Amino acid sequence: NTQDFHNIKQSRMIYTKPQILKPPRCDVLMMTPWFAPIVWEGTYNSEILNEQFRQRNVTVGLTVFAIKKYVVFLKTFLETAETYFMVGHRVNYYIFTDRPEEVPKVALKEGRNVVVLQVQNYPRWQEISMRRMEMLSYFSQQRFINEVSYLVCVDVDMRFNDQVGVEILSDLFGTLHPGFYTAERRSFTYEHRPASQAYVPSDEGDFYYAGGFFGGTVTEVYKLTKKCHEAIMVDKANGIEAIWQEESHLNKYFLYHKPTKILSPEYLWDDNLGTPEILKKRRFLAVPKNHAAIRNK
Ligand code: U5P
Repeated sequence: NTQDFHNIKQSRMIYTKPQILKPPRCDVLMMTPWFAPIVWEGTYNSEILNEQFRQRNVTVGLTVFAIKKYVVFLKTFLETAETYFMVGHRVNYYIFTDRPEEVPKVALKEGRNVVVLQVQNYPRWQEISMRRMEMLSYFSQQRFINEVSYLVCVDVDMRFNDQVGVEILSDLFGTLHPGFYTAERRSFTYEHRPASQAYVPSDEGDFYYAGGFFGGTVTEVYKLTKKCHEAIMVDKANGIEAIWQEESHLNKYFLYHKPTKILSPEYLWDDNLGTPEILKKRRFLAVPKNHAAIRNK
């Protein structure tokens, strides 16, 4: 249950107290104008958070799609997740694939399980990417709601490189896209054609969110994925595909359903972008891939 914070009594713990006149970070925005925290290294105390989530005995579902050739990314993804993802908490890995026999066997720590969900594939990579919304909404309602409190939905061509823990969890969270976190609104690659359901007017938008890392409670992820899938189907019927497929629809959704927490680009980084001073940790990194060799295969 995600609503039972009031039943928690913290145990005695020794740490330096928060200082009203000394904010932990002065170099980055720590809070949105709608009072959603933006998660940066240095702004939270994992010990306090871990105790809260441990007491609630929370189980986290990590969903990932490995369709066609993308199964090659699963080994590194799972091995690094075992080292860095939700350490000390209960985790279910939900692996959506059309090649269940190619899912590698990875040694799992206690309280952690792999669930392989066989799904169909599609010829175009754009369609594979977009159909994730449909499958996530279907399985959220059918299965995840009975098994986990929170869902974390990510790309598979990635590796964990540092701690990703319960500090990310909230009713509805999104991640700042590493390519656009300092960009002006006019540079955000929202869908700008009014004919698409993902349309965002040029004078609107808070952030540009990444399609490769979002989540929340199962109920919130169900609402998000269902809405995005429906919008994608309307576009399809109208013969239009949003510029960045489901990422465009996700950005439209977050504009009008504000996330309750936002993850900094620490949670979705690409080393091709270098390592700026503000980036204290690179927690989840893109694995280089040869697009021509791996997409549409
Ligand atoms: N994906 C596949 N197989 C494909 C294309 C995409 O599984 O043939 C899934 C992967 O989970 C990938 C995500 O991380 O869609 C987004 O695609 P990309 O932008 O990483 O290529």
